[in-house]
Amino acid sequence: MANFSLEGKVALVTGAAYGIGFAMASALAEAGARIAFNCRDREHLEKALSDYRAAGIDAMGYICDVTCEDQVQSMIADITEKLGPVDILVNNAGIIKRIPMHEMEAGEFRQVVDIDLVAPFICAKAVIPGMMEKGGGKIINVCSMMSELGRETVSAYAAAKGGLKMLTRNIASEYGEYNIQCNGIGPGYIATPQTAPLRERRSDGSRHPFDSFIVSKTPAGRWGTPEDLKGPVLFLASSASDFVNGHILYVDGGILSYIGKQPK
Ligand code: NAP
Ligand code: GCO
Repeated sequence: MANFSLEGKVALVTGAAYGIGFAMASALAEAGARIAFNCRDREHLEKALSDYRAAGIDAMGYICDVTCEDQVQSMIADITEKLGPVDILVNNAGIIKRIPMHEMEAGEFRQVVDIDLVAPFICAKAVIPGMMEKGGGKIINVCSMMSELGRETVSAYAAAKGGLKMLTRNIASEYGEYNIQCNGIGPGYIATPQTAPLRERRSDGSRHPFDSFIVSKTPAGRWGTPEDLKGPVLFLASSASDFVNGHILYVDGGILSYIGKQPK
């Protein structure tokens, strides 16, 4: 029987103060992993530590901007000293900027790519030597439907998440021989602070058009929740997926498979 236990494992989930990252870190903790997480904002960190404690999780939290290699290296060194080498890295930290491309500043484009693509490279590069020495590890990159599809106003995000899909495949290719599996998780539309603007009620109380659009385009007929990511991340973090490498597991309620219902 496949083993989903993470007893004795050390997991780092980036950007896991709330949202999808918090849910995934909770799933890994429930399976026995020791959890480390980071974010940039001190208030987010303190609130998250309280939330993890309330969930019975003794998480270690760090203020660390994943785009800064020195901060990441220092965080990884501290985790290694206090908990041991990182066995599981979940590159979850990410932002989006919804701006029509012809109006987007190059600096805004670069900031999204920095956080959503360069930072997963920085974090993976920081943990791979320890994984190689230890005889293996798991790297899970949080991709997106926008790793496959585009839409208006998300050019930087789609470019970054498309690149993250290929970075995932390249890490899988380059480090598979060291028993390191690198896979992606591609959430569909998930109800978190990142997508809150797409779900805001209109002044008359009606649903945001994008909210209704996504529900109509999703066979499951609903937005996803962070909890929908818990099982998939546990699968990819555990030895149950030791022969899965370079795969992007879409957790999207079927939206990527669906052309949409014919309008009545
Ligand atoms: P979220 O609610 O906006 O949370 C983002 C997290 O990342 C926060 O904890 C934030 O904390 C942290 N973060 C942002 N920039 C950072 C940086 N430079 N360094 C360190 N931490 C940073 O986002 P989410 O919806 O949970 O999404 C999490 C991941 O899933 C992202 O990669 C996102 O692209 C991806 N995703 C989301 C959806 C969705 O529908 N929600 C779908 C597909 C993929 P601080 O601000 O305190 O740093
Ligand atoms: C958007 C959304 C999406 C989701 C997610 C879909 O503005 O289209 O934010 O990009 O966040 O990435 O998988």
